[in-house]
Amino acid sequence: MGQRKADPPTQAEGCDPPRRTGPHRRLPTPESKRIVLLGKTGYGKSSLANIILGENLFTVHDSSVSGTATCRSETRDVSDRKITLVDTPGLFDTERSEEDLRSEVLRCITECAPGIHAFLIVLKVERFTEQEQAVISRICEYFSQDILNHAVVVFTFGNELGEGKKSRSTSVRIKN
Ligand SMILES: Nc1nc2c(ncn2[C@@H]2O[C@H](COP(=O)(O)OP(=O)(O)O)[C@@H](O)[C@H]2O)c(=O)[nH]1
Ligand SMILES: [Mg+2]
Repeated sequence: MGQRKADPPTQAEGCDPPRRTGPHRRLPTPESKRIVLLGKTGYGKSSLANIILGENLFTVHDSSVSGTATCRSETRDVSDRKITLVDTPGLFDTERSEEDLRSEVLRCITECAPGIHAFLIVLKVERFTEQEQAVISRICEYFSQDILNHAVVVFTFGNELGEGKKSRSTSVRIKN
């Protein structure tokens, strides 16, 4: 936006004042599209974030261990548009209390100030079981059901589908 460092955008212009809580913290720029990834541990959120931003920015964990512990955002130019992605801890992480997990996941709102444009709900393809339904219910519980109007479901692990299943279209009904 051509702002000088000593002359940050004002609140009236719809921009937040500069904030920095750590030495490597990159803040989303006001004009970037800010997107939050949500899903269970091991479903491929961090991998997807790296693919979208085109760099290995988020740590990918082996699915058998607990993955991303805190919300983390990164901003990059993707096809001439600034994209901020916020990676979040996996829902239903058994290694922390429900309250702790909830408040950490909800910290994505702060990471996305002044607002979130969209959510990517990451699900493993192949089966939509009670577990997947529970993920959707938990997301609606943490935020509100309205987020489903601003969410895209991304199915991962498509490469592990059997040959016969790859071209079959599946309809999934998401309800809270
Ligand atoms: N086969 C396959 N493995 C994947 C895919 N996405 C992620 N993984 C693997 O699943 C594991 C967990 O991935 P990660 O991105 O850390 O999941 P997160 O816990 O949701 O962030 C890693 O070993 C990844 O390499 C995918 O689409 N296909
Ligand atoms: Mg992760």
